[in-house]
Amino acid sequence: MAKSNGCDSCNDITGGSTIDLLNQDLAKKVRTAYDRIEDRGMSACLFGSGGTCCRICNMGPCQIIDGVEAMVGICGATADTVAARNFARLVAAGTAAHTDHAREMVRGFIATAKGETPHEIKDVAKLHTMAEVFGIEIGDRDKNEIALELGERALAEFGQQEGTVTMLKRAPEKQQKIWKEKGVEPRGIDREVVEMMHRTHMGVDQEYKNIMKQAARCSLADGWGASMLSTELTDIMFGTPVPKRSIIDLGVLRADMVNVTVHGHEPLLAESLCLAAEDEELLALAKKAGAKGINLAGVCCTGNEILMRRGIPVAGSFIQQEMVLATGAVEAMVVDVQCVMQSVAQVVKGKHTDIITTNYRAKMPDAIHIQFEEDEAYESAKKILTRAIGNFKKRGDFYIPIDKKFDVVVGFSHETINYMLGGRFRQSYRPLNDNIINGRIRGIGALVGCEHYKHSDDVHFEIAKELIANNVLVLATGCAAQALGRRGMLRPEAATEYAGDGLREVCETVGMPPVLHVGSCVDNSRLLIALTAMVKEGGLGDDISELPAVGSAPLWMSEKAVAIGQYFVTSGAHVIFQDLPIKGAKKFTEFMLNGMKEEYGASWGVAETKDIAKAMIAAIDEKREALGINKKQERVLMDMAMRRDLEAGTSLPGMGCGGES
Ligand code: MSK
Repeated sequence: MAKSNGCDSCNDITGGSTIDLLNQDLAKKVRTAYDRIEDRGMSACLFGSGGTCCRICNMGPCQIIDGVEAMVGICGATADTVAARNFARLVAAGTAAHTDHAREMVRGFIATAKGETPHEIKDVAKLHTMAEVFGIEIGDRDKNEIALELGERALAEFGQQEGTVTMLKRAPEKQQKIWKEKGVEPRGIDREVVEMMHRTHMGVDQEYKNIMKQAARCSLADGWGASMLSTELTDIMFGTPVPKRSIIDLGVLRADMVNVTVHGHEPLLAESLCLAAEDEELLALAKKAGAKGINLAGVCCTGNEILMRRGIPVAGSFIQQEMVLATGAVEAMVVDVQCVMQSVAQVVKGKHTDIITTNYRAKMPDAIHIQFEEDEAYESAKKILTRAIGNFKKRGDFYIPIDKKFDVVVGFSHETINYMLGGRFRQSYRPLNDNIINGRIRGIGALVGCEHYKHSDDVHFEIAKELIANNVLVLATGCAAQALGRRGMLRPEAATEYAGDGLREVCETVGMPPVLHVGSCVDNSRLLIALTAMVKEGGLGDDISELPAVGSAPLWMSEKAVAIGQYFVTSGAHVIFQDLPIKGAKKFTEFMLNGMKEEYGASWGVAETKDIAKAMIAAIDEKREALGINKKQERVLMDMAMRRDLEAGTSLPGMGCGGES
């Protein structure tokens, strides 16, 4: 492992467990992304990072310089057109990723309703809620019959050509009206991705505002279509998350057990692995091989899925995927789709570890492939685990930073937030809204998205620390949530340690962390529902754009993060990134950072990572002022009646003070 070892500057780019591991001899032989960044030794192309490199046809590539007549594209495309096309293609690719993920989950849901998988319909209440949204009769019908009809209706939304996707109607009415007026209601899910790709083909849409209109529609097909379908149907099938304690970071790997990590995004296989990991036959096999059992651990968002629903520990986030393998203690890393680096197969060269690809859409040189079939889910899972057990005896030198595992409380679905703050018998967002109005909670800050090798592991922590110190309740998803977990922010105690007086009081009363882990990156749709519930509860305006709520994906890496940002902006929530590939195009940049606000009530923002928290707080304060709730209210400590209100039914399941909701 090249230059990274033991060097102090690594503290800037990696977390404690990674530093610890990198200092071990066995990790020094491994080349990681940190080495590749250093070895590449070149800075990013200004045209690419400014959004003005056009590779759409074969006359170029054309590098455009805004305002220089000789430096438009060979076809005449301007910087604004090129940057808008490139940006819109990021939205389309991100939406496509969520869409294909969602389609697989819906197919798995249908197979489950037909009794063809080892799973079952777990959350019947949510099944009924979704049936109502889709206008499906409930009556005294069997849950599987309702689920089958729901699954088939959901599947049809992908190929739908006319009308609008069903779940748009869950949004605040004012928001729906804006979308209708602007003509950006998605007609079907796949259609919007296809049209986006067509319109950004050479010689089609040449007007940046019109390109972004389709990008808005495409992103809504993601947020209120694909992603929301995936989250809701996955919840129905595997259970809606409720608060659970678990642990996170490299130290969750076990020296005495067969370690199998699951990496990617689609939890169908991972759920089957969870079942198979308790199979008596496999446990006996593991014991025969000298292991105490099978230790399943997550990586990235497949990790988030089983962490949220089952409390399965997470070994590492996106930025740690190579490190998980560099321990030498993993018998198999099972991958599905998205965010899996090709380097993982190289990291395990010469080790006993198998990288097992499981999806025909995502194969990798030097990995082995075991195709996962949902109608043979359990058998596929057993096959994978059997292979991993076979590897256990071949394990050579390994190093697990055993003291690097951190307590977390996870599982904050929007239903949990509703129940937790509103009480068991009258679930509502009223207490949350009231606490925002009275100023105990200043607003909501969403920290979502990826991690980035060029930035410090501390970025999410520093932003969250500043937000909660200023009484902003943080909702986190994806790898950002895991990074915050590694810094102790997902514990109730973090409220006492870091939060401002008002937020601390609320968190301590309820017993919740000041940073709530809401799910995987596809689960950002939960935030849309939570924001909508706040609007519907009343007192904070008529649509999402009036709420004192703001989002950021400070270390975005994937195209999915851009699609997510775009659907939040189109839904009225201001979103701040640390950079956007638009700055090479002046008018387009102005439109993105300001003009979009006139259309949807929100826009994109850009700030350096050190300034993101301040920018988020300023955006929240602007909304508070517009709502007239910015005046400093006399601080009223919670009296007993207020505490009783919050405490009624707020015992958090899995936290030693209550039962399942
Ligand atoms: S895995 S998309 S690095 S959040 Fe969802 Fe993490 Fe970003 Fe992939």
